[in-house]
Amino acid sequence: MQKIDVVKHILRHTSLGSFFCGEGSAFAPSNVALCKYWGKRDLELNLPVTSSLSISLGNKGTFTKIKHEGTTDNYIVNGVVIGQEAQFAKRLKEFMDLFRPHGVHYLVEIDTNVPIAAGFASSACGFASLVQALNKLYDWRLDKKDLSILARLGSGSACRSLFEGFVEWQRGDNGDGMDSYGIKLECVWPELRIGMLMVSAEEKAISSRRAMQLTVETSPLYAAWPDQVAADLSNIRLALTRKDFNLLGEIAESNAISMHTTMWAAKPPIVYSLPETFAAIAKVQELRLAGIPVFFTQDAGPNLQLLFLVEHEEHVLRVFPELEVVLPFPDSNAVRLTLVDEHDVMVGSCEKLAAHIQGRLHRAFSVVILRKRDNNIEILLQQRSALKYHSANLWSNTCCGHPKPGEDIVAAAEERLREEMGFSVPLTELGKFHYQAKFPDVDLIENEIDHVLVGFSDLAALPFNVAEVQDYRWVDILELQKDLQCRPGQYTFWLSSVIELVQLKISNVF
Ligand code: 2P0
Repeated sequence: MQKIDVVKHILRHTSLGSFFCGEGSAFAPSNVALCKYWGKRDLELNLPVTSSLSISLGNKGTFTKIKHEGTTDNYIVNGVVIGQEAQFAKRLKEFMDLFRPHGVHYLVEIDTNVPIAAGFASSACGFASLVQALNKLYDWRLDKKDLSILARLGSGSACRSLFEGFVEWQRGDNGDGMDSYGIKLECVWPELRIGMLMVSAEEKAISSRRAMQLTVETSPLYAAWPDQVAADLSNIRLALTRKDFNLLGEIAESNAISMHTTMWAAKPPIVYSLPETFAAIAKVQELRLAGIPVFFTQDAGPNLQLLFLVEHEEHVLRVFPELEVVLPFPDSNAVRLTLVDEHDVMVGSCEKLAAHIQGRLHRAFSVVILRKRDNNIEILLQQRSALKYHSANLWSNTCCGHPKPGEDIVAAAEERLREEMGFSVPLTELGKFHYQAKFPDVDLIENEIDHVLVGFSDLAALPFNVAEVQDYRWVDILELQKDLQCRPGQYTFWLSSVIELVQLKISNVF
């Protein structure tokens, strides 16, 4: 059976191209297999020898936009036009041909935050987003099962990227593969973290497609693989039912080791690991010996994905500061910051602690509340609580915070003022500045674009929040500038820059 036969069957109730919607777009998350797909029983339809089980990678994935345009197909990946001769373009065109009405050409724009062909499952989210974009473009209204089957025709693991969370790809038994698709599992585990550890971003020397086939055809160890997968799958299902993290991690790690060992035994041997891969594995093992439950899995490449729980995130990040932490499930307790470039344009989001351990540039705000006393201007200072994660006990501007991704800065600051100081007033933005500082005592790095917002109040007593603030006082702004020079150790690192900006712009606000 050919791919086109499967497509015709699935689209038998639709009329190709007749319900053309102008444009279709969709996002699909990448996924990492905890029990791997390695080996096909049908090369044409990407039907697997065994079932497999994966976890989706939150906001790591691919956004695809597609429309009819031009006299030839054009593919743009992250803003770069891909030449027709590139392997990637040929594979994409071959897939698009399955759905193409006569005489039509496509503009396909692909934006991905997953390294391409480096073993982070870029083809999985690529084909999963593409079939969903096509579903919208042609208004097919297919369900996830049919979309999963279509995505599999592009790349096997793509059939698991139609869903969020844990997904099992049932191998199925039928020759046409109509029973071989991804199924979302019920387990929700917000504490789970996946750390993407980039050892090398180089394109791999041998594609997973080729490596998979070579393993099946030449590895004497491959005969044992289906039984290993059957046992691993049943243990992972058990681990998910019981929320037994150690069992989940142990099985996922051993499944990845078995897959790579089976590849090593192929002729010629297929070795994806680099010396840096083994060095990282040794660090994972050291962490475990130190009592931190962290495990690894490895796809067809030298990079690793680490599995751990949120309670151990800080510890893991200190050993792997370069780790990119992914939340497969939204966690309402995780405070996320807005990552920006040097022009303050949002480029992503990151957990608060991870951003400060890694020193990633993010957006912040500093609130300054002023009042007039005779001809002098006074500023309301707060003394930070002894419990703050950095700059504890120091005197600072009225309050500080970080807007959440997509949140309006002024609204976030007015809300934060109420949370910390017990009152709020309308605020106006004065300007912004970039500052970087290291806090060696707590091993954190501040690297932020700080928006300074000003407001007016003259409250005598403030019902401040003792979890954040231990004291407050009004002080003449000129007196404060002198004291900042004499006793800088009493104040936060950024206060002098905030005051400088206020002084510069003060005539605009009074
Ligand atoms: C997986 N991998 O389960 C396994 C583990 C990589 C290692 O599925 O030929 O790109 O397109 O069906 O899906 C990568 O293989 O292969 C893969 P094709 P695919 O995630």
